[in-house]
Amino acid sequence: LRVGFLGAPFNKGQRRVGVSEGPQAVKDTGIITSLQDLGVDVKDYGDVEPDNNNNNKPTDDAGDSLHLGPNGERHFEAVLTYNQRLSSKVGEVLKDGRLCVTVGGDHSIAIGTIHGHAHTNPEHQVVVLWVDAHADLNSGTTSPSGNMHGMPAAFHITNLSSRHAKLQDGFPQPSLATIHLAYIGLRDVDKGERAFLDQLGIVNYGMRDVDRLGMREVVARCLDHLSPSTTRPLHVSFDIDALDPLEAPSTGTPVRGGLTLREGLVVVQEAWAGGHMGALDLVEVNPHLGTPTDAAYTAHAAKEIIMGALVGGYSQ
Ligand code: DIR
Ligand code: MN
Ligand code: MN
Ligand code: MN
Repeated sequence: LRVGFLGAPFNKGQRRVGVSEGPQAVKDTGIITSLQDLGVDVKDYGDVEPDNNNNNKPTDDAGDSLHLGPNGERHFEAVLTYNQRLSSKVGEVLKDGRLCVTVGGDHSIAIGTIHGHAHTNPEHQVVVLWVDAHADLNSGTTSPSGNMHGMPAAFHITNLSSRHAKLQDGFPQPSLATIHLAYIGLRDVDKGERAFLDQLGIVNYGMRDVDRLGMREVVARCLDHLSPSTTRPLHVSFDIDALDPLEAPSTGTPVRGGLTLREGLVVVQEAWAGGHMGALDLVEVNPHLGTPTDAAYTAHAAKEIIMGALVGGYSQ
């Protein structure tokens, strides 16, 4: 197994300071060494740094520094500019023949990671498994917050992309039909997002479905629907807030009643067992939230999820 590690210390998709330190917190768990000890060929590509003029300072509520997008999206240009660069970097890792692991940063970075994955091999249809408490399917007009970490999925869906007006240089090009996306873990979905999910018929398993069916069945159904294969590489976009806050307290928008770490591991281990994962995102670890113990505990959960996705866990 050949893996490339990318850090995406970007925070302008939301308002809380500290999520840009997620990549370092996850690296501090020793994950790269742990993978190498298991015989994985890991190359660390370092961080894709935000630009100087879009510096990664705390987001500022004073109007003009927000550079609102056409529908009130906060830091619209900074988010898209960063993601355009991130997309190229993901493409570089994949062209090196490595599974690309991107550690965020907030979830707006999935604009770039999925774009990079989908457009590196355009003759192959990438399929996406989105594991999250949230659907991240807002557009500027449906978003209650203007925060772009609540929007990345919508940018990739061909039927929804017209709702994102004035994309710069045509970036990002959407790459997914509604059948190429499936959700697990939803429990905090906005009204407009629910309308999109229902109208477009996007497969989504919320916590009640997990309760009723059990996680093995939920993942099996999602993978069956997406049917990842050699010609349909799988992209897993894992928001750490899919896990219950008891398992992953240091994250910006925790929602109670979430997945246990074991359930999260079932998702990634089954995805791993399928053998067609091309890229993985692990986002929204914010080591500034909670106590230092909380931060380390959350980073450790992130490590477990990444290990589960890459090698099926530590001990087999
Ligand atoms: C909410 C929260 N749906 C929004 N989204 C979050 O602002 O769009 N996504 N937290 O991760
Ligand atoms: Mn700090
Ligand atoms: Mn998310
Ligand atoms: Mn979330």
